[in-house]
Amino acid sequence: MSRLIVVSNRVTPPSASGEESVGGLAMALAAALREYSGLWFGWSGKTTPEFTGQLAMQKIDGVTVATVDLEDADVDEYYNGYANKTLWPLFHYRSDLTAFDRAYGEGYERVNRRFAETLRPLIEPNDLVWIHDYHLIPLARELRRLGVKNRMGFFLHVPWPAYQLITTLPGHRQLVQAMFDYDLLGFQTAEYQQAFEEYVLNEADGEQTSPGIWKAFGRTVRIGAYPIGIDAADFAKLVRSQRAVRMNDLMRACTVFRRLIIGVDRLDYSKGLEERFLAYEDFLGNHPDALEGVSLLQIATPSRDEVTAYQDIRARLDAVSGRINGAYATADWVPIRYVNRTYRRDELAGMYRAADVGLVTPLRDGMNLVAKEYVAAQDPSDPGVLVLSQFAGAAEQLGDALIVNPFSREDMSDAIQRALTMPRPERLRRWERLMEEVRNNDVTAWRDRYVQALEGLAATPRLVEAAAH
Ligand code: ADQ
Repeated sequence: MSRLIVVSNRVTPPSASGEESVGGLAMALAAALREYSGLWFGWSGKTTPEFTGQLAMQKIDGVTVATVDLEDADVDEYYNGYANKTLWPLFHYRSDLTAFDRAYGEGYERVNRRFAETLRPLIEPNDLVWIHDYHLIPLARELRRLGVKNRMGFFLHVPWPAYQLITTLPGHRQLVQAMFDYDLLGFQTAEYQQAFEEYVLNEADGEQTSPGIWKAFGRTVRIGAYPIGIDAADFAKLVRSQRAVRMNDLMRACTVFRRLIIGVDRLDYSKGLEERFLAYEDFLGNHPDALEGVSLLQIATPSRDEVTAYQDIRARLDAVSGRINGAYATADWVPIRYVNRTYRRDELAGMYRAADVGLVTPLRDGMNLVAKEYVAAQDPSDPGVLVLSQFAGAAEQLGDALIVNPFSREDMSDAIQRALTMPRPERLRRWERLMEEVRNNDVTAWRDRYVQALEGLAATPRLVEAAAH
């Protein structure tokens, strides 16, 4: 078995004490790395006055972790700049928020080059290299420039936008060309895969030479959809933990005689939080009988708060939630409890379980793991109802949820009403099918499908060619 090297912008290995706060993705990658006696490489999250390329190596729970510090200018131009002010909004269909700034593009290229130079000495001839997400698209190109011939795969966690949109990005061709330095490209859904292929056909004069194999820019790459999942077995354990049970009891105690709707998101404009609040406001306006009988708990962890667009959305959410509470609250009821903090995973599991409705309505989302966590946390004998945006990647797999258009307040208000009044047999029927999907396509299945596909690529024409030189 080859050794696996995982590369991501930030490295979040499980802490030695096994704290519950680590996400499912980090746990799965750590497990993959243990199995393949691998290495995880990325930014430490720290800055240094001048880039040194000095590696910090640690062994955590059987996984070797290698991190490097970046300069302040790198963080500004690469991370806050090109990654979070250019690619993130563009890939989430927010060209109105997309910053086109050459300095950002240069910072992005520079950091990818620095990552490649720092990682290069750690790569051995048989290693598989698995690179994650939009921060690191050109990394394979930089590694190839340094002579790396290993099998390299890329997985995009966020959507790949329609080709009319990606062509608004100066340098889009160069970005896509860099993707052809990989051997395997993985997308979350068939839709994003098709959007990418459409670009290759229309803009790069590429062609599909056999199913899943594409040729463009004089190179060949395998392309596939690998929908990510959660660690469903671990989540089932978490739900039964003492902390989860206590949180469930606490939530039920503070919503006695009331139904609970829950939303859990990173505070990000792509998550559709403002639209969700406005739809809930419409729902309250249209259903006077529901007043004092329902409560929306919205957990939104602040993120990327150095970026202005994130400060703006935060201020708007404060204002909208305040207005709704001001208009409707009574002495013993607030319609929205809006909480800006992070919770442990076991506590979240307890909250999900206590909620009659899970409201997951992003305007655009690569997958959305909260939808899957909500399903996994439900009581099998009395499950809640998932309301899910048609624009979350998860909707391709979770068609038994109530699928809504997050841009339509009326649609969402109707779905909330339908979810709150859904008879138990229908809830059971829908949940059983959702749960089967979440269980069968969990994070381990995702990891194994991807790594096996990459490992099986030894004989692609491009590698045969490389080996011949
Ligand atoms: P995210 O945009 O971060 O991920 P998501 O898939 O929903 O979105 O994952 C968020 C994770 O953070 C979940 O595991 C959730 O439980 C956790 N979380 C959110 N709020 C929290 C809080 N207040 N306290 C504690 N934990 C919290 C990106 C893409 C997604 C894609 C994932 C994985 O944008 O589309 O699903 O990567 O590929």
